[in-house]
Amino acid sequence: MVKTHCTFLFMLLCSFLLYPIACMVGTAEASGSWQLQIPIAVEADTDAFEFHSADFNGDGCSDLFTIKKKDTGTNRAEVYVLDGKNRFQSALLQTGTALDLSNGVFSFAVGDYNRDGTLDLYAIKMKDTDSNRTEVHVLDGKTGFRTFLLHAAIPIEISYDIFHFELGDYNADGYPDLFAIKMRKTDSNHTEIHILDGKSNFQKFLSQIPSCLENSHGIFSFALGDFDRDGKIDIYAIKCNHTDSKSTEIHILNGRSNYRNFLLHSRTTLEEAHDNFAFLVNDYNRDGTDDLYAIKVRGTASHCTEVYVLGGVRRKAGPPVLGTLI
Ligand SMILES: [Ca+2]
Ligand SMILES: [Ca+2]
Ligand SMILES: [Ca+2]
Ligand SMILES: [Ca+2]
Repeated sequence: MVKTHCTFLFMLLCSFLLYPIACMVGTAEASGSWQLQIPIAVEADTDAFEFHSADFNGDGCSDLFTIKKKDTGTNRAEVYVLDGKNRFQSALLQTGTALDLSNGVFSFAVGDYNRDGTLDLYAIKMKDTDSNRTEVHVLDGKTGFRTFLLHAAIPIEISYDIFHFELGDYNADGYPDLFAIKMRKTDSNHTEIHILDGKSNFQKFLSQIPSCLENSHGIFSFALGDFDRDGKIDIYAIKCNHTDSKSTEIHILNGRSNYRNFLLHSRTTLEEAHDNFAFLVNDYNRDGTDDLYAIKVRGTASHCTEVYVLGGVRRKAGPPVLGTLI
């Protein structure tokens, strides 16, 4: 609790310190295709946080879920939700959870597991599990993440450093499915997309196929969206280093072809991200195009985490453009 209190003070302090910066950034927005570049009240230069984008309070604006998964004092995961309507400058929720972090390595996702209209927190245990497999634990949003809705071992081996996990409804049946993106150690030498059915509590595969992307571990970061708005979930592969353009690149795998071809290759004005940025996809400005969130977690001038949003730009025909085509 003491640690939570400290974090809260840090957030308060940041709000005061950052106010002038936020205003300055506001005027710079118009010059580029970045819709937003703003510090938020989350410490930088730590790997304690993980970020997700979802509409927490149902007002149509996507909010920022910040999950503290290390150094919480209580050894329990903590959740802060920053208000998208207020450019992530105020908290909608700040709470501890029932999830014990002391044994294992976790990745997180946000979705409505029990379809009661409240977002739940999925904790994917990738390592050090009793089952010796990857496990999915779901915390109930309705109880402020104090109770569990599911504990399940899934048919994927220990996944730490091999798989990247995202949540999305692949077969559009209303149950969020688990995208397990196998980045290395694949037979095909390509990144593989394994999708576990939410309706079967992640026991059955909906799809298991090699994609058109080469092995991606340590080079690409991933997010889900629907770039071309055809109702099929696309996979954003963000190339963070070893790029030809020497910038962070966006490569989008087409859901309609089961990730066997690309919808877009583009570069951005962002330097190679390495592990200084985390990436998310959502429609920040609600214009019907996917936007790319680049969250700067290291090396910021403000010493706080900073959120950059790159807007999708509509064209007369065809899908929108995100960044500059290559
Ligand atoms: Ca729920
Ligand atoms: Ca589904
Ligand atoms: Ca699509
Ligand atoms: Ca948009």
